[in-house]
Amino acid sequence: MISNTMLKEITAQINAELYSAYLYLAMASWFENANWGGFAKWLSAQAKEEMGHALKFYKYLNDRGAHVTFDAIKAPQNEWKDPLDAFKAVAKHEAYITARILKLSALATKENDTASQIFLQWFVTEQIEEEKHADEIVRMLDLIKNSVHGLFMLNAQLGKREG
Ligand code: OFO
Repeated sequence: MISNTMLKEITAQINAELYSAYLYLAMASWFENANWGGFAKWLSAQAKEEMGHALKFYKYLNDRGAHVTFDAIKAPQNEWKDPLDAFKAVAKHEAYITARILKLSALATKENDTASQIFLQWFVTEQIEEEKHADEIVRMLDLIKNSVHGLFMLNAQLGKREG
């Protein structure tokens, strides 16, 4: 059985992952509406991935014998200034998620919860990728500035993402 402290904090993480999915879906919708289908595809694939993260935490708590209960998910932002503004928000959000995962990991260590320590390792590694991908897109958008040609190329590239 998992401790009440770990249960409370991992449940809060499920909420954060669901919020991530909600935020990225709101971004996908904003890009879709502006006719940038490639950016939208990348973001909706990312939203699906976040749902997967939430379910992974949910299954873990179930496996540890906990009854998971849910809180409201806050409303995401729905408009951004431009693509760079949107992806800077992705990068900032991923850095926030990384900080949360590291805090959870430190808590598991403090609680002598080896199972949670091992479980959380996957997320620690995953966050390296998540931050890397978001930062790469921010850097590309920073280079492109407002070049429509550059935006079309990046839109085509991001549209290749599966999912
Ligand atoms: Fe984007 O990694 Fe989960 O939240």
